[in-house]
Amino acid sequence: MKHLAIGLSLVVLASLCAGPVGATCVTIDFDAYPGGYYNPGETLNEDGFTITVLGDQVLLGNGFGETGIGVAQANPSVSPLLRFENGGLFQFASFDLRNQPFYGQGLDMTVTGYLGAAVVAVDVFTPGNTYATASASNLAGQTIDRLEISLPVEDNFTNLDNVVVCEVPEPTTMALLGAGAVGLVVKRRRMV
Ligand SMILES: [Ca+2]
Ligand SMILES: [Ca+2]
Repeated sequence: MKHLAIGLSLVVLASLCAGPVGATCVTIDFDAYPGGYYNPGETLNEDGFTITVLGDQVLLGNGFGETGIGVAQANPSVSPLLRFENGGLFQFASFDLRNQPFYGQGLDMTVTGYLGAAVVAVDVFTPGNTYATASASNLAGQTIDRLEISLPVEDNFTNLDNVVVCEVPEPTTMALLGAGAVGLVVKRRRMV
């Protein structure tokens, strides 16, 4: 029974470590970059993440009294997309978004998480007129290797900032350790 208790403790510990508990989160705030227009294919690097601009131009507002990224609307029929990758696994926690009140209605921003090119979950947010933090819903606690935030078409200035992403502390390794502990207990009980 002692071995079983130890084994179960290890499993519980492993499952705790595999979740967002204890994970390191970073806030991608775009503040290190000069303001201006960024074209599709251009990348930013912050906190171990590569952020790639896709679809249409975006406007980074630093120096214009705005510290987030917005739709630049170079091509009003194409939706700009920001892709976040860190070469490993992570989770999307939250971001700040708004639609400046003098530019029409707030249109939706779509946040999509991928793992191995397959869609894991999608969250859709409608910005208000002032910056507010929106937290992951369908994507909450989901492990992904790519995050894409699609800004609305024909809606400058809709802005986003402070994308919070959390690194996952090697869930596969921890799960294997947990399975190993169970195997060890079963083996030892059979030997008794
Ligand atoms: Ca940062
Ligand atoms: Ca910022």
